[in-house]
Amino acid sequence: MKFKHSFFTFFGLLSVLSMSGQESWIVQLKEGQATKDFNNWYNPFQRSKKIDHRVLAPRFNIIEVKGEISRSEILSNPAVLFAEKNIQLELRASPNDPLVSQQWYLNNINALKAWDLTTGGLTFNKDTLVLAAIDHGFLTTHEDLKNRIWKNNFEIQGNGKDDDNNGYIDDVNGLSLRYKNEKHTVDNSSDGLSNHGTSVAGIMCGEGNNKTGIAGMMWNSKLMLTTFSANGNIGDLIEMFNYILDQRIRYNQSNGKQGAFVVAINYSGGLSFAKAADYPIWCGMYDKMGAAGIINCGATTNKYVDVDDEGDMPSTCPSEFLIAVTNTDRNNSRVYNAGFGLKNIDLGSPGESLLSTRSDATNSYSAFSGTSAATPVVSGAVGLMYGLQCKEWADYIKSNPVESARIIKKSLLASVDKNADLTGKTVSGGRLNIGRALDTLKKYVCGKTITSTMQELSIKAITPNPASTYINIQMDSNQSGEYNFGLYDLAGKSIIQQKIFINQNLTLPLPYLASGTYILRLNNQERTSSKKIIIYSEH
Ligand SMILES: [Ca+2]
Ligand SMILES: [Ca+2]
Ligand SMILES: [Ca+2]
Repeated sequence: MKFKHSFFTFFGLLSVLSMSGQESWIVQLKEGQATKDFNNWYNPFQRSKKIDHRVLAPRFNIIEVKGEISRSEILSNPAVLFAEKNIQLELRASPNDPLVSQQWYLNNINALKAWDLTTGGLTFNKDTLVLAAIDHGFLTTHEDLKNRIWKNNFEIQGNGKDDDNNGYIDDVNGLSLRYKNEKHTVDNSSDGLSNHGTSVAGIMCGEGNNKTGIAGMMWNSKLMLTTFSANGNIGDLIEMFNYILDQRIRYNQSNGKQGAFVVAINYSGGLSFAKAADYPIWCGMYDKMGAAGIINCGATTNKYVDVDDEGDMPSTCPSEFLIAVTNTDRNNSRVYNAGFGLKNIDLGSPGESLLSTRSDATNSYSAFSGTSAATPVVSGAVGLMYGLQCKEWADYIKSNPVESARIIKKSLLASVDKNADLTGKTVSGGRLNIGRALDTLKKYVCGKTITSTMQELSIKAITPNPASTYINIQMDSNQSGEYNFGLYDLAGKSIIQQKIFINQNLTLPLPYLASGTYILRLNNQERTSSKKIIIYSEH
């Protein structure tokens, strides 16, 4: 039977048609209707736009209809039983790793929801996401890690040369201050930390969906390893930061032809009772890494300490590109022996008895605890956020690395599950919820033009300009507050970094600087401003 439209229907259709764009519909015809007749229904109207169809399930009269046609048009055909919109399915990723059921924390942080949106690996633009771990005791041959370890493709192993000219000979496997870059390994040293790196690595990047062991936060990303020397010190840490940052800068400057797209660094170590004011260089590294697009996640102390009062490094560093993490248990309460601080500790994350990869037997797994376990969960979460699958975001994280890092940190902290135990004791007042964080981020960045989260700070005057031994900064009283003050040369090199409080105006002494043009930057969580100033040296 061929269907004939009435004129009424025809004109009704035209008005709908003029509004609709390309659509795709799943259509089931009534019993006895021949799917091959589909084109005949519409041809009498001599549409200017083509309507395609394909038969999906001939046994059940189910076809797909594609083109400028609305659902009501299709349903107006008496041969049609049902019509429903044909839309792209979500990735409903549930990993097949046998030990996932024992990874209790995945439910608390809503990881399965997050994995519907991304499981790490590549960005929408096919940049390989790389996380970095600064630690030691890495068993790189573990079955759930071995495919996930980053290799420096621009270095030739064993030729005794620094092929990529980064200052390190034969650093194919990343940086190993302990083993002259030949390897990362576990040993029987007396420091008792030989398992530490392997467990951190598994939580971040344990291979997911490989029918083996556990699932890390990032299923398919690469993990750059940097191994401490025995008794590693702050100098070692800064050298490792520099190594990782150099790889990212190479990536940025070569548009991905060299280096590595490192987006997050995990460091689960530090110094208890240490004040940020005593470590301006260490703290300054986080801003330098943030400027290239790297977020650092740092563990706070495994002690009952208000770090705002008593200090802790690096968790009290003022950088907006550092996320300081404390440790929560199965009930989302802060673990008693874990640092806190309303000003400095950003959020809680599960860290008690997390099943992860281990070093002490072949391909083994066991529980790992402490802020050292909580922090790599957050590092992995940050990696997933960089991997959110939409074109706008994948473009933005490369064109606006600084603002991308800000958007991620803000989305992450705004999405926590707040609870009484963390309120007043952390900046966000809650525990990581990566499923919600990715949702929040998606609403902000996908399918639209991405706007900066920062407002312009209006500086009224900087005097004198040219300046020599001091400068005075004046601003509106309603913008008074604490700011990060930075002075940079025109190549972007940081000269001064300090926290200042400006109440309408502030005079700052300047160190001796070569004559020339410099960039003065002021920012806090909400506002930012950059101005050129001229330094005239009288020396
Ligand atoms: Ca090298
Ligand atoms: Ca070499
Ligand atoms: Ca696995």
